[in-house]
Amino acid sequence: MEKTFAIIKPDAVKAKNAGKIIDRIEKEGFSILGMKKIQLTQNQAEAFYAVHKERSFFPELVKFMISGPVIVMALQKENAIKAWRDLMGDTDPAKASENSIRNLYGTNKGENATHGSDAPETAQVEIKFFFPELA
Ligand code: 3AN
Repeated sequence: MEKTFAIIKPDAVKAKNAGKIIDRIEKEGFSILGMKKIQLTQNQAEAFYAVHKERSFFPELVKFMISGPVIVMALQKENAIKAWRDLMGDTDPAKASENSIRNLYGTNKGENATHGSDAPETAQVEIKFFFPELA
């Protein structure tokens, strides 16, 4: 069993799509090990996305991620990292496969409804960031 970390981003929480996304996560067989609704601080968002700090979209990304509450989750399933990224779809909702979460609920590359860890090392760091008790 593998663990991954997921965020339902401010756009999806604001649009009241969180319930549908959580329902989908459960229907796809993930176990939700931890879940909480929180308001990220500027410092937390900057630290969480530190790997992207040189990218041109970094300030915009941080501003968006603190624009409203998010729902953070630790998920578990066989091959959870790939399974969750497949379920989310491409970063760009316009390119995301039909019926993927970002295709259904995302707006653009920035406001794309969800986040998912991209590798086992990042999953561990990201889970620990929000759920130290689960890492
Ligand atoms: P993913 O979240 O699919 O792994 P990355 O690693 O390319 O995608 O991007 C990291 C974060 O930066 C994502 N949450 C995404 O929303 C945001 N992002 C990526 N490209 C852009 C962009 N061109 N403009 C605004 N935000 C972006």
